[in-house]
Amino acid sequence: IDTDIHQDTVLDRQQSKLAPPPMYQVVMLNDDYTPMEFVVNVLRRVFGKSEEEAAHIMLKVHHEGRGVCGVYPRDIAATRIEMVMQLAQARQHPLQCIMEPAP
Ligand code: TYC
Repeated sequence: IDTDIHQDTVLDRQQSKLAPPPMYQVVMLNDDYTPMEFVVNVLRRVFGKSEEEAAHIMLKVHHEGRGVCGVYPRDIAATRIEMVMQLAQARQHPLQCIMEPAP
């Protein structure tokens, strides 16, 4: 019985809400064409950033090539990337976002 209780605890830690989900960072990539103001608006609308935070992230991407927009469980990260892609494609901007496992 002790072994069963122990095994339940192991399974709970591995599989239930006791265990935090794997996290993924959404990374925005620079390009030469997407307007800076559009990127700032996307960061505000999709990632809930303030004007100041959004401008800071946009400039980091512009100067360094990439920047983290946020860190989320996999499905939430994927949905936000789809939202970015939809907004960008609607205006014919080549803006790209990727997700990668959070370090
Ligand atoms: N480099 C773009 C410009 O000069 C601005 C830009 C910033 C584009 C961030 C994409 O993820 C990006 N208009």
